[in-house]
Amino acid sequence: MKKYIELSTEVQQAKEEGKAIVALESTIISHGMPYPQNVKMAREVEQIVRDNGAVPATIAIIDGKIKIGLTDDELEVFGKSSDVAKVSRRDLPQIIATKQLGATTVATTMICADLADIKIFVTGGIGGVHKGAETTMDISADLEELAQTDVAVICAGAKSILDLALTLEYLETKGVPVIGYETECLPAFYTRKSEHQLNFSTNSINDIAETLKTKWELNLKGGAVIANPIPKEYALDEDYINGIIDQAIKEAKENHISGKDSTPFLLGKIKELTDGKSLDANIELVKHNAKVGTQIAVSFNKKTKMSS
Ligand code: PSU
Ligand code: MN
Repeated sequence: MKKYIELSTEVQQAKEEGKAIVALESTIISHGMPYPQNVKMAREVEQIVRDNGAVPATIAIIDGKIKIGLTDDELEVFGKSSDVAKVSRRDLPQIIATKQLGATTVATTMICADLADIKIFVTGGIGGVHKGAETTMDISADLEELAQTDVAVICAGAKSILDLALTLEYLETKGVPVIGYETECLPAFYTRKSEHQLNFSTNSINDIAETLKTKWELNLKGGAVIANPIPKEYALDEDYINGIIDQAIKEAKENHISGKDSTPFLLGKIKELTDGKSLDANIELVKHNAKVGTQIAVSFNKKTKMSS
């Protein structure tokens, strides 16, 4: 298995020194945002991780290898290239075997982070149960991955392109903890609030790290979602963004968009309909997640070192 994995020098060194490492996904770069904002965002997020005391590991598939940590040049190529495959669990062996350029989704970033023994992963939003899933069966592989792979995902909740109630039901069935950080309800990505109450909320980074450690020491397989709301000053008006999301979903239907194209289409459409306001919000919430996620990673790393 090792032959498929390649750590960057920075990540390799962090491992040797026992430093905290934070995994970052690449689909958000290739399919979630346009160039050049995507590369700028990725670099800034990596720097936020460093500034808060951990080492960033952006994960992608390049030339038959799972890269754990990208160089600046790799990041640039990746953000610019128009033929990057969106790689979910289903696609991973094929993209590696045929040496294609691949971007890892939340699900695949979890798989790859786990292979490299990185437990904390920061992104923008997770995939979930799509609206209308009762007929389309469109349920993101991210949820199934959270059910089985021991990596915690720090995100700003999930977009209301998804059915948030069904997404929470699914996570409950699969035994995935959803922890609200400084929020009592599931944040809805562009907005700080939704009508969906969480059963575990905390203002304590330490409690989150301790909960993760306890979960995995008990051999309770699977990940966890840490939901961190977008900072107030960047949140969009709820009625405004929900109107736009409904419009985007309508256009997706009219254009018969389905499967893995669905989420990227909706993200692009929402950006277009908001004149880029959704992109600004998206970038700011990822940066905030990077800060909080790194604090969790540093705390978790200390705890696991103490007990080993
Ligand atoms: N949500 C976002 N931005 C994203 C994604 C989700 O706000 O870029 C990406 C993530 O990589 C996530 C994937 O894992 O979309 C989910 O795709 P699907 O719904 O096809 O599983
Ligand atoms: Mn899907």
